Amino acid sequence: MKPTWLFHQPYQPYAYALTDTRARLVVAVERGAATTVNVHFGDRYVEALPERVSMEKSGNSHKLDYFTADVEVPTHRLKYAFEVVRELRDRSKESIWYGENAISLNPKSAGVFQLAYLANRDVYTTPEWAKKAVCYQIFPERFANGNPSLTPANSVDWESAPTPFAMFGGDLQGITDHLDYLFEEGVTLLYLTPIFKAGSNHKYDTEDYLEIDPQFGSKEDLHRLVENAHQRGIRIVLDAVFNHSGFQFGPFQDVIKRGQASPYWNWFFINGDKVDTEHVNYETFATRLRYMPKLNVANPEVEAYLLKVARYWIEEFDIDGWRLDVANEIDHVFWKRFRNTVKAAKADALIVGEVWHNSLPWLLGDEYDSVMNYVFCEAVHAFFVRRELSGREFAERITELLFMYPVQATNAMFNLLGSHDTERVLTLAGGDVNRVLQAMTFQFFYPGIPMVYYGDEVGMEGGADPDCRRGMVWETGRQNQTLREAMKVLASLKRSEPGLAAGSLHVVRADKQHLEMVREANGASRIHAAFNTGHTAWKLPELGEILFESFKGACANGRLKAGAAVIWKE
Ligand code: ARE
Repeated sequence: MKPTWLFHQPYQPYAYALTDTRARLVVAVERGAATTVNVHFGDRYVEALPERVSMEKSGNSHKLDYFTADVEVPTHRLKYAFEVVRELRDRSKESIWYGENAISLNPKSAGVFQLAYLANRDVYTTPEWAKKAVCYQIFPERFANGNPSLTPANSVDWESAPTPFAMFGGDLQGITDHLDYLFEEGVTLLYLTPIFKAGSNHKYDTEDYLEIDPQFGSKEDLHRLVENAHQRGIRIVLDAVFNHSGFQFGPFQDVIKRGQASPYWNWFFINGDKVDTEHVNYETFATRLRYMPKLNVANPEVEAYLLKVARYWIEEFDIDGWRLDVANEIDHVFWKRFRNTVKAAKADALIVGEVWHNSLPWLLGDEYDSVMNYVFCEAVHAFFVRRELSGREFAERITELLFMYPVQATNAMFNLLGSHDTERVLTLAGGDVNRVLQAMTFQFFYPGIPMVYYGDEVGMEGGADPDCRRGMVWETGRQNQTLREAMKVLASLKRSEPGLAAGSLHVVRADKQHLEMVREANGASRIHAAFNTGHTAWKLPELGEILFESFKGACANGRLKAGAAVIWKE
């Protein structure tokens, strides 16, 4: 629990290395309580605190102001204390010192905090390319059918309403065939839900981790897809379903057949002396899902097997990373080994966990680079889509999110508006395209990787799973071209504007129905975004060069129209 008026801890996300000679320090102060905050610091073996920098007020939540500073530490050994300057009733100023021992008027009694040594190997590095990446999520069974000879005999018409078991016939060739489309949309990263051999349409019930599902194609098809994607500067991340296997997974079948005599008996968690598939006497994904037995990753054989799988698809197929299914139900020891394995195979591979909540324990530098940012998704929906929050409340939620993780993770986060597990954003918005355009503008403006769920860019609708998994709409006449165009422009800004790639983010103004934010990076132009969720036009400051309007004529006569969003460069 954060105390109400002053808070710091000498570890993430309040203190951490950016390089082996540079650290980021954050301190939270009760809102409005400090006029300035200075951080005094130096080498931990030097008597005094010789250096001082004034910290930047980087944002606020409802109760807290966040102050930030990056400090240089040539000797790698840092000690520091905060000097919080308060204005008293008589307008005089008072310095309060905050260190490890106390909050005190006396710097000696306050003591210091320490980052004892900024070791190179401990510095959290996420792939540099992630900062500018634009991700597109594909559910392969529903994206495109590029090879009808693979289509299952019982498959349904492409336009059918999805059911839990229906097959539509999408495959890897279908994705390869549409790489030019994706390139045009500005996509630089594809995330494919599982493609390995499995019985269901979603393939989260793996039968063989080392084979491509025959409905989707062959290893040759995957090679072709990766090669063609790479030629267009598009990377590919695959789904690692390591929490559980499928019912048909060889080792599980062996355990069913041979019971405790099976060499795989300890690969699973079975209560009893034989598998009872009717009563499901074994741990599974969720509750008693017969066809998804949970894997015992702490068993060294299972661990070795899964790490081999992780390596195999990188080394043999040159994939660019992994999205980790049910990532928060697998132990941290496994994920640390997983990171070492993956990064040894490809140093700039991306590791994205599926965690729906605060994910700090996995984002400290030794496990994931990123997570599927459902916390972001929820806040964006609440403000832009459901219109439940005021601009001020949203700004506070976003500020909390910015200070939730080390910046390296924030810059690599999968920021989504929906996925194969949620209702589609346009459906949640009751079909109101302008709300989706505002949400999308924010999605591309916020640091990290905007992740677009296939078809959202053409205005597809869909309720909860399985309805959110309809066949991709390819006829241009049935596509929403406004959304498509918007994504193209936003994606190209993400690539071309350094401020949008790596800049810090600040709230400029926020009130009930309005919001203005700015992103700035060293040596780059400041980029602003403004949003009007109200019913009347909103007067804006001098706009500079307009880079994007959520609809034509959104800005007129120095005002931003109701329901509009705009991005401009100072
Ligand atoms: C099927 C049915 C569903 C039904 C479900 C459970 O289609 O209608 O509700 O079974 O009986 C895959 C398939 C799903 C399938 C499921 C089970 O894609 O279609 O659902 O297997 O057979 C939690 C987990 C999170 C998980 C979501 C779905 O924490 O890891 O639930 N997401 C991944 C994948 C899924 C995949 C699986 C896991 C299993 O992305 O696609 O499902 O491999 C809160 C909670 C979250 C919770 C979230 C959503 O916010 O905090 O923990 O996520 O809601 O429920």
